[in-house]
Amino acid sequence: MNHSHQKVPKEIGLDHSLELLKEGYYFIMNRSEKFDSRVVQTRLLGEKTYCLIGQEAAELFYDTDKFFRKEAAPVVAQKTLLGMGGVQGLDGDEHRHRKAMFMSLMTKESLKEIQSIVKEEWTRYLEAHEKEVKVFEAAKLVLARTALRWTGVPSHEHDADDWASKLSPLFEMASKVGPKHLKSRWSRVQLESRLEKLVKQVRNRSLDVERHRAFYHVVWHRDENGELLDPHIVAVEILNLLRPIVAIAVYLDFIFLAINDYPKEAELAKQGYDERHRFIQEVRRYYPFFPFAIARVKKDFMWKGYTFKKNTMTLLDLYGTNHDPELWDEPHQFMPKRFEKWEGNPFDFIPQGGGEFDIGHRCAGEWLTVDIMQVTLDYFLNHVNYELPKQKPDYRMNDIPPIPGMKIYIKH
Ligand code: HEM
Ligand code: MYR
Repeated sequence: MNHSHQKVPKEIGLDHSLELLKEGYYFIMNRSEKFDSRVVQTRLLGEKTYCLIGQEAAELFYDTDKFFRKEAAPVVAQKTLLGMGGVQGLDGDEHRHRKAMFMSLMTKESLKEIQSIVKEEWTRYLEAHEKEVKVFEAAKLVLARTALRWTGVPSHEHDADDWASKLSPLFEMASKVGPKHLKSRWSRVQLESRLEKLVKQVRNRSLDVERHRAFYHVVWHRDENGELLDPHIVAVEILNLLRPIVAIAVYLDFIFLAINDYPKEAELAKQGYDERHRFIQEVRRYYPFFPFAIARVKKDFMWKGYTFKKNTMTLLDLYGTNHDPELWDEPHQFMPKRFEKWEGNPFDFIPQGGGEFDIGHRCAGEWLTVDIMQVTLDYFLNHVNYELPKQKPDYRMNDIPPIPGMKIYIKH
């Protein structure tokens, strides 16, 4: 290998944001193949950007000596998906402290509880609805109800629709342009202001909320200096729980697509927890969802002979790493069985980010996501009488995130 100073292979041109919209989840893979390199330089949203792909690149990306997160994500993502001032944009001690708050919510008991809530909500939903169920629409509502109950955010039974309709644009429309993008921003403005009011009411004791739940916990959380969080930050962090729980609807839709397209694998998944777990892992590996994680170079450094320049925006390709032929046999085949042998490396299978939960920025909700997928799959495969009508579901690799739009018929 050549370890002399080299420039990162660079795609010429003023800006490639339009190609990102066109190529979607293939954007980084395409460039990596073209330049035969695990790191390439391009320009996105008017900024010089490095794109990384693969296990070694993921190890590099999660090295906190080399990359930071403060204001790393583009403003368009902060105003929609992420919010401003939340855990995703923190570094060092401040990040560790805030992340510990999130991880403390993910106890065995609380994960057990959310599984029983989601099962109850599915049952309630199916009892109240007619034969045809659109999985994504149903799941968003079921998950919004689940998220509100589990976090203890005060809401009424009949508000769930409204919460769902404002939470989903945060992830469904963040990457869109035009009116949809504005809808995503406006939803965030409305939700943050609604939550801020609730935070203030809890703090001045005019509103009582359940003490063992996430909302209470975050409202009274003290930062590393012993200070309460600003009410706006509380709102952002509560949305960092509510939004992604509703976003699991995308994975549930993909579960039914996989059942439809791979009936033999689905039959196997009926057998037990482990079979279902492998099915779910493969759903998270195979289908595209969160395209890439975003950070910035902390200080100039060298990697494999390439010079990385301070402050440069850097994307780690999550989809591409999950389909890297160096890591996965026949990466474009749906094969749950492959997870029999997977050794649990934190950098090769990274649908929800890589590295460590506590020190790094790996998704705080990964266990919760897998648990909700597990109970839902078990519930539908083993406890609900339904059929998949003939349908030609499809999704596009440049729709971020893609939504296959599965339908099922319930036999009551
Ligand atoms: C971070 C994906 C569900 C809470 C992340 C990251 C990804 C991700 C890619 C960023 C990793 C990085 O920056 O390096 C997903 C996907 C989900 C999901 C695909 C499926 C729906 C959840 C759930 C929760 C959650 C259910 C909470 C209940 C978080 C939080 C962070 C995060 C708090 C920030 C962690 C940090 O910056 O330290 N997620 N996530 N996510 N996720 Fe998730
Ligand atoms: C979450 O809500 O945190 C979990 C899943 C969200 C996936 C959303 C994918 C859309 C990313 C849009 C980024 C916009 C960057 C310009």
